[in-house]
Amino acid sequence: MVGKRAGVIYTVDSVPPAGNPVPGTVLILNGPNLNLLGTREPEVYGRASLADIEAMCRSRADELGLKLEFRQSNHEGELVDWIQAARGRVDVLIINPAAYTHTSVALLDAVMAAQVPTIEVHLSHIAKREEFRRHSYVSLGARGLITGFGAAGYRLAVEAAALLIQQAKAP
Ligand code: CA2
Repeated sequence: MVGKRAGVIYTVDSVPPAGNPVPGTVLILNGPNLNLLGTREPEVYGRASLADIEAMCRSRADELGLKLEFRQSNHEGELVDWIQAARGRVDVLIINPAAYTHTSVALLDAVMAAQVPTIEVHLSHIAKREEFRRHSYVSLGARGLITGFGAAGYRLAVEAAALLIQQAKAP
């Protein structure tokens, strides 16, 4: 609670959500070449490997009472299949579509069809990079975007997922 005036209570969303954790399932999908994290381009993408990021997300999800699935694929169709299968099964989708961010209407269509609140994550600040990285098709279907915070952005996305689940399931 941040304020009370004339019987109205003003609240602010807190991350992590205050109170008892609300159970939910979060799916994190990673697009092409993210399996190479930690091996090259540390100045752009940091030193953490994808396994390090997965461990960090699992630890945060455990604290927040969330079930977490974490996957990576270099294949657009496999990502589409996973997004389709998330419908009605997963509470929040977190996706770093990697290079498909900037090219894939198929991923956008899958996200829109799945009707699962989707958080798009990027390690780098895509709006400050080359022109071709500044546009994201997936953003059109995303509930929100976290970009430029490196590996920590994934942890922020798990916290944002907890907030969305709490908002969706709170009485
Ligand atoms: O900043 C991000 O998270 C990106 O989604 C990463 C993609 C890039 O195409 C997007 O524009 C922004 C690249 C992922 C590939 O990562 C590599 C890691 C190490 C070595 C080579 C590529």
